[in-house]
Amino acid sequence: MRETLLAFVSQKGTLLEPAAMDYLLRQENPLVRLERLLGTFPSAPLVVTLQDMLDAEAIARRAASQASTPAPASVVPPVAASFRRVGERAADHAPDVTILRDITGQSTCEGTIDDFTRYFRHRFQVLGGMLRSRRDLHGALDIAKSRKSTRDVRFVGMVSEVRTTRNGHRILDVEDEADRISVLLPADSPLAPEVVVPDEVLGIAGTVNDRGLVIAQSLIRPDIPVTRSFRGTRDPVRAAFMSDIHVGSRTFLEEKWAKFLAWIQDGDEVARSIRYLVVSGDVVDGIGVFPRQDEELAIDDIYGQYEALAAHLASLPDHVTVVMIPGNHDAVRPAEPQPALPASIQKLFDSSVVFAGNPSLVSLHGVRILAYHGRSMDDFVSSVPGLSYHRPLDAMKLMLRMRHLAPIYGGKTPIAPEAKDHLIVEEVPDIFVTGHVHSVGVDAYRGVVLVNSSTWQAQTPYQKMRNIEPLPARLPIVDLATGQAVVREF
Ligand code: D5M
Ligand code: FE
Ligand code: ZN
Repeated sequence: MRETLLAFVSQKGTLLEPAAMDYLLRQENPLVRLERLLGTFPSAPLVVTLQDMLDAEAIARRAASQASTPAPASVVPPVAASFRRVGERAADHAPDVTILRDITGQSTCEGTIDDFTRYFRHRFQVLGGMLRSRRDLHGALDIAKSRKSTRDVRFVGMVSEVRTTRNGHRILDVEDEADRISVLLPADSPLAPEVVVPDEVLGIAGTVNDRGLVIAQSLIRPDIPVTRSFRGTRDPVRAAFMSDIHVGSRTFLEEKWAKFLAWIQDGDEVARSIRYLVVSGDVVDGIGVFPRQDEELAIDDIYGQYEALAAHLASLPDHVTVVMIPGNHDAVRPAEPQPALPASIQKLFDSSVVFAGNPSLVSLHGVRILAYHGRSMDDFVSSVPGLSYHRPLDAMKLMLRMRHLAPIYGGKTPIAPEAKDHLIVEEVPDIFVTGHVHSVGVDAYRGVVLVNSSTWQAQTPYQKMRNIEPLPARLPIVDLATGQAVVREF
């Protein structure tokens, strides 16, 4: 039965706490109970706990005893049982926000050739250092020495080009600071389906043939440790996530926004438990972001757009602290890393809004959140077969495996050659959030909670032309104590 239950939860994309498993195994019809419990979650939680089980049974018992009085038709959609922590309010906790990493005020680059050389050297050194500290790359040689080796070689390099031969083999041109070499990923090898993108830094193990070509046996990614668990706060606070509000656009979803506001102002206990709102860019539609944008604007003044947003956010309850980063539609330089919105715009908002750059690493009650708008997903989608705008969480997992938010240089994501590569994922966050693709999803990768936050904009003419179907007005909410997540739809 244990195996059956494990197979069932893993197929649902969730995990079962050992105590919950032991409890279930002592009950009659464990599978039926588990299935019924999972049905009460709007989306699969990261982990099903014993508490979830006990709470759900208590709720079911209460519902059964009230069965004679039918519930009103407009009851709130079901939330995860353990999300119902009655009596705990966000208002009881002071804000605890620290910006740990952010480019704001530290930009030094001018975009010269020297800047680019320095930028890529920093990327190579930091990611190369991470790779070399891994056991499977111990004793890695540099490329010049690897070339002369007659035995198995291991080295670290940055991919300068990925080509596919007529026979379906892939050849990577890989370089380090002194040399470059070609690496063959044979079409009939287990490496054939492996994703490789230009400008990523990876480790290669293989053999050198007599023509100086490396036949790869394995690719090694910096990745994040396998053995992490969610490191939550003891404070029972929650964070909600949104992005791509696009205030000022004709397609901004005013009614859905009003529904969200009504809920957070006067909603259920989940609404009252939300202490933070993390807003990951494209907060307004901007001006001149794409050709003929003026035809799609309801507010054609950039300050007017931010003033309208500030008015919307001013209606949030006082206990909600907003953390806001910019995106590609916002009024800061488009090149990443982007600094926080300028003082002339910040002053339009009240003091409950904290501004940070894109990307930023922000601590909320000690829980580290990496927030990135997600422009690079455009480049992932166009370079990686199988990825699409509907699968942002897959692109986010690649970013964590590559330890880089925007590895592909020279695509749609403009990158400023700062002295340091701020797009490297140097510290492993507890929560990683992106927006941009106007989709929504929550997942986990090696103990990191992944959130792709939704939009408050309906399908635009451009998206219609490109067949991009948005999933607007969904609000992912993460419990900062447990890492559990739900998505609330408006
Ligand atoms: O991007 C919203 C969505 O539309 C996101 O999925 C990317 C897609 N999009 C928007 N503009 C482009 C271009 N020029 N090329 C490819 N894909 C695009 P947003 O940042 O809100 O405009
Ligand atoms: Fe957007
Ligand atoms: Zn965007």
